[in-house]
Amino acid sequence: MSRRGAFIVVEGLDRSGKTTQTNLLCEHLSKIGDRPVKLIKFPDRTTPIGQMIDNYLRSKSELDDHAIHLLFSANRWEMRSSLLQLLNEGITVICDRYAFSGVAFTFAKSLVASAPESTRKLTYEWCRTPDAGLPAPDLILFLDISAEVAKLRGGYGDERYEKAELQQRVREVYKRIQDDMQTSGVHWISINASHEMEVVKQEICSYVKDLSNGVNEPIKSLWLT
Ligand code: Z5A
Ligand code: MG
Repeated sequence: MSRRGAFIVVEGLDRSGKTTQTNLLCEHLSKIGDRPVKLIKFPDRTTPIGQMIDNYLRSKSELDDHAIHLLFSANRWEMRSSLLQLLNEGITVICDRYAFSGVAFTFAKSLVASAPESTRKLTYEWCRTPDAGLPAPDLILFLDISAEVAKLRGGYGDERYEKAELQQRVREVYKRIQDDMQTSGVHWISINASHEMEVVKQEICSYVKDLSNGVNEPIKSLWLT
């Protein structure tokens, strides 16, 4: 296996089916590809940093919005060397949420009228900076879903970000990230995730065929141009 593994990120709105589809994609790529496939997820709640994030999301602790943003990013940086190792060993890596979730959620908070003044001053650039230099994905699959369809998939849970106004802002910020990524030539595909699971799966599978047997190019760095 001389080709490195592909790095595929699945991003998307709340209840768009990221976890469902990353599992299905993992199974699919294991069948059609010539190499092992590994599924990872952010936040990774198993590490000490991940446990701080988990406590925050479940409202068991309070943190400044800047601090939690940096913890989400640190949670990716602590995984960086093992992620690179997997890719360099030729393993395909599927990732459920990545740095784009970081920017979408933190910048969305700054757009909420009731946010503290220091949070309202957060800029989009500031939100991107901590993740600049992480391994860049070869493909980002963005699962798009309307607020109405998301609602049909069950009410909001108990976690801190599961509130209608914030989720609306998150949608807007993801649109901005998508425009930026597409302008900079990154392979970002938006998928209508409102369809049935199998239909969404088929569409996703149609985009990954070329990556199933690895990639011949070096791993790029995120947001460092
Ligand atoms: N966050 C952040 O702020 N900064 C960061 O840097 C990162 C994350 C990485 C926790 O994330 C929070 O962390 C999240 C963003 C923030 N806050 N919010 N909101 P998480 O990834 O742990 O969140 P989650 O609990 O996994 O929720 P989710 O990702 O939004 O859900 P999902 O994975 O997209 O959906 P799902 O679990 O696959 O499916 C949801 C339900 O819909 C389930 O009952 C499925 O059976 C059903 N489903 C799935 N697909 C379909 C279709 N096609 N039709 C019908 N029903 C379906
Ligand atoms: Mg999920």
